[in-house]
Amino acid sequence: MSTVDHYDKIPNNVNLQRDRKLQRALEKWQPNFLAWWMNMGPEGFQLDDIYLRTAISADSDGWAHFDYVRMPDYRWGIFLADPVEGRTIGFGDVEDVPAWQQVPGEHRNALKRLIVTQGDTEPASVEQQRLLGHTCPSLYDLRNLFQVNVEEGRHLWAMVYLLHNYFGRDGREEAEALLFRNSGNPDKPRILSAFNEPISDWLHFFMFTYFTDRDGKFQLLSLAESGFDPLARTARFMLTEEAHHMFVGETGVLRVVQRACELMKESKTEDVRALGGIDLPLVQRYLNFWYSTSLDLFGGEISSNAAAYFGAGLKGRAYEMKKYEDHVILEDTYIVPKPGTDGVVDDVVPMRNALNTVLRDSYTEDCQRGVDKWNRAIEKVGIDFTLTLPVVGFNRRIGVFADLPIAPDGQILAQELHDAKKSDWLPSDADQQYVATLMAPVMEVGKMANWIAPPTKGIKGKPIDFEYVRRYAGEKA
Ligand code: BYC
Ligand code: FE
Ligand code: FE
Repeated sequence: MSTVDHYDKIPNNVNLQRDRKLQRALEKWQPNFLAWWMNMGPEGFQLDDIYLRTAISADSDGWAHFDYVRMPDYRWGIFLADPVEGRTIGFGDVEDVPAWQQVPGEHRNALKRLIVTQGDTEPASVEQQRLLGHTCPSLYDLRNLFQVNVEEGRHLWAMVYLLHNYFGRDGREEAEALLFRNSGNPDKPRILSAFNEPISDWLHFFMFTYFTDRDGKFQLLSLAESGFDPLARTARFMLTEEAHHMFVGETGVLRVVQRACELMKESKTEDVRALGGIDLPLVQRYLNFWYSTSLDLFGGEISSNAAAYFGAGLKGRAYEMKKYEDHVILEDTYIVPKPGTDGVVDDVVPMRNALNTVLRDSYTEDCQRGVDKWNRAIEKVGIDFTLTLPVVGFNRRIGVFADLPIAPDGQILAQELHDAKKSDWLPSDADQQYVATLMAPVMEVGKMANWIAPPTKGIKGKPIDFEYVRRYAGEKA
């Protein structure tokens, strides 16, 4: 069992009190982080008491503590999953070599790049979501938004710890840069495209936490296999927090869908908008956008970077040790779809070069599970509508399908026809303007906006009408 350090400025289970130099470096970064949080984090609500869970250890049971806390007082800390005694690297050209406790010189740049890319997404998502509090559908949802936000802040801390502790001066500079780049900023954007897209309403938020946080899950699963043990251990603990983010997305979309169905039943028409709900075709367009945008996060289908990361033991497949027998994969091939002259064709690629596609395919399978649940809810009330994941070639910017005129059902169209159909497939300005009209804040205890069904249960055994956010009653500071 790991021991939690009571050195109080930065909660941690990495013996920070024994390393004065690292402590000082992190304490120097901390005020910059807080300044970033106040400027670029959730706008408003910083004086409110939010019912949040805080990580207090990395034990599989009892790692979290729930209580009211003001966000700026949240105890962001550094928690790594417990070390596995005698752990060896499980894959690539370094199979069975003892896992590295320090960064091997030859992999320094590649590892730094992976950690910086991962680290960049965490604050980016907080920036994308910073205005949503003002339009929350309930205090329950408001609390969930802030839970996600503070934990993404903690994930940033996790990567900053690795940069500070293992990458010297360059690492400290990269840690500063993680607070310098900003989502959507044309001069200093976030690294990956999905993290520069606006999340301007709650349906975007639920789709993002369902589809984009799930990319996080799969990237973290593959980093959890890394031969660089501190990265593997931090990724393992981050995954425990990630589950809630995807839960927020899955149940959020489900509740929107349920409410749409209720309104259709009530009015005996399909005109959900007349009753202030969000219609299912609009939900499908938001889904199309966030699924396709998140697929880009897996990189190119065929990637020598991915092959090199695997060979070097830096990044494995999801569930590398549990799911696969051959961890060297020099003989295997993988089928990668690519555009041909008459439609999509299969390409047979050496497995190591196809690892981005392998990971992406496990992601798609995982995405489908939630879509099936949403469809069961629709079917249960006897409504004839099915939500579907578009084909992998739809609306892509990265990889073999980038910028091709492919319809959600896989047809390759003439460019003009494709462009004319865009508003059938992706959220249009009119869609987003309509959703914006619904985004009026509901902040009375137990009340729910009209466009979304209530959740089936509250947080940590509390009722749905629990006061998840206690609004600050005093003068605004
Ligand atoms: N946008 O070999 P390729 C999360 C670049 S989400 C822009 O195909 P590779 C979270 C690439 O850099 C998880 N550029 O790709 C979720 C390369 O550039 P160079 C985040 C892109 O390297 C919600 C070139 O294209 N974690 O945690 O195999 C809320 C060819 O690249 C993109 C990670 O991503 C793109 N989408 O794979 C909060 C894990 N894709 O070398 C948090 C760490 C590719 O030609 N990152 N490029 O200059 C990685 O493992 C890899 O960097 C990627 C890319 C999988 C992202
Ligand atoms: Fe995260
Ligand atoms: Fe997340």
